Amino acid sequence: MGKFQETGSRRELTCCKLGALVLIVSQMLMRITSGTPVPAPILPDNCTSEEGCCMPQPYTGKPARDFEGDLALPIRIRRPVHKLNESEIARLERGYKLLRELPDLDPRSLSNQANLHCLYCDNGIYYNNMTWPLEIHNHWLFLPWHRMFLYFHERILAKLLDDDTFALPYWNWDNQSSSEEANILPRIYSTNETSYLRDLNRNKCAQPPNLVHLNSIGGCTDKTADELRIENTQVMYTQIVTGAPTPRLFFGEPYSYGDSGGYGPGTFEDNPHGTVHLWVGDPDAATAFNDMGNFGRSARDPVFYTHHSNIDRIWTIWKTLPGKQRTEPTHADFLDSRFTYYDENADQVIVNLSQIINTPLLR
Ligand SMILES: *[C@@H]1O[C@H](CO)[C@@H](O)[C@H](O)[C@H]1NC(C)=O
Ligand SMILES: *[C@@H]1O[C@H](CO)[C@@H](O)[C@H](O)[C@H]1NC(C)=O
Ligand SMILES: *[C@@H]1O[C@H](CO)[C@@H](O)[C@H](O)[C@H]1NC(C)=O
Ligand SMILES: *[C@@H]1O[C@H](CO)[C@@H](O)[C@H](O)[C@H]1NC(C)=O
Ligand SMILES: *[C@@H]1O[C@H](CO)[C@@H](O)[C@H](O)[C@H]1NC(C)=O
Ligand SMILES: *[C@@H]1O[C@H](CO)[C@@H](O)[C@H](O)[C@H]1NC(C)=O
Ligand SMILES: [Cu+2]
Repeated sequence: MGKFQETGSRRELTCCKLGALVLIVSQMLMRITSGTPVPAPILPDNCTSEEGCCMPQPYTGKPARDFEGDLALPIRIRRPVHKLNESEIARLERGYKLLRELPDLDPRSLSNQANLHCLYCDNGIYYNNMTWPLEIHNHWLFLPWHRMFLYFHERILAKLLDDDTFALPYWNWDNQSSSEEANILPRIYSTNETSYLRDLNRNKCAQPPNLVHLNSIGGCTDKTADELRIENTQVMYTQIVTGAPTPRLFFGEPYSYGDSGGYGPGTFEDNPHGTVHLWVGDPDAATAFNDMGNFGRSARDPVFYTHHSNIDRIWTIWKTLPGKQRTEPTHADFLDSRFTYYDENADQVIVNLSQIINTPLLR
């Protein structure tokens, strides 16, 4: 349960004919119940997490409000993490220090943000009388749900820093150039022992200067740096360019209210998204692949947010690639899905998916 690893085993399944057939037949049987967009959960009332991921009792006590966006906010520009200058690094450190100092009862704390991610994916929300829990991985809601999760993470840090220009950096693991260190675990997140960006549950083979392995199944590899650069480039090309010319291939299979988990992730969610999670997680942890390789805990590691910042960036780049179909899905079950988050004031806010793909609104 709760492992990014699962997408890897599904990939193995679909590579043989029998597996593909089983998958197609089971999809035909399971999709009968679909047809309604996902409604916004009421937190914590609708929370049924058995792992302790439920949010603290309503913190401000205010009812959830609808998200409107704030066009007065400055446009935030996310920069590559390996190119941040001294003052940007200091600001990032201070932000995570303040975040880690928030009390456990505050829904904005780093552990409660991880809990929010956990309950959206680890059987945490069974709506009344539903057979299956809400799930935001392994289908087309994956990219938009995580973009908005990052939006509030960034806004919470901005509020703590009292600096609305604050932008998350992105971990540029897709760049295999040997002239700079883009494709290693970001040094500022890993090498400074007193840093607030560190996490102790990481793969010992994922430390700098080892290169990221975008085809990782977790743990270590015998491949040389040159082999990894070539393989990583191939992964990017097949997953983002040749393998994902349509919304369905890139975003993943449809998912509607009440569906049983995901019917299949997009190429991008599977790999490199899932493989980078697995590569960073510690294979020797008591629960293997903690923290980054475990759905319930991954967002406790600050590197989660710089990883997903790159996911967000590549989604935008994908839309600019040649081909007429590189757009978001247009089905109402996609556009009208609604999610509940906590904003920078710890108030609950409900966001329509159609707002999440409106990047000017998000500034
Ligand atoms: C660091 O980068 C910021 C832009 O993000 C810039 O405003 C600032 O002047 C830079 N500081 C230094 C010391 O280079
Ligand atoms: C969510 O919780 C609210 C408040 O307790 C309840 O009225 C509602 O029926 C629940 N909704 C679903 C879909 O489970
Ligand atoms: C759940 O099912 C029971 C029994 O069928 C029904 O009485 C109840 O109204 C249902 N609750 C909701 C929120 O749909
Ligand atoms: C990678 O970084 C190099 C060096 O800065 C740059 O020239 C190149 O355009 C980048 N490539 C990609 C794919 O971003
Ligand atoms: C390590 O992190 C601490 C805490 O944020 C910071 O004060 C210090 O400057 C960092 N040291 C280096 C060498 O970056
Ligand atoms: C969000 O969705 C709700 C329910 O479908 C709708 O009433 C509302 O107008 C939508 N808001 C925006 C800003 O699209
Ligand atoms: Cu996730």
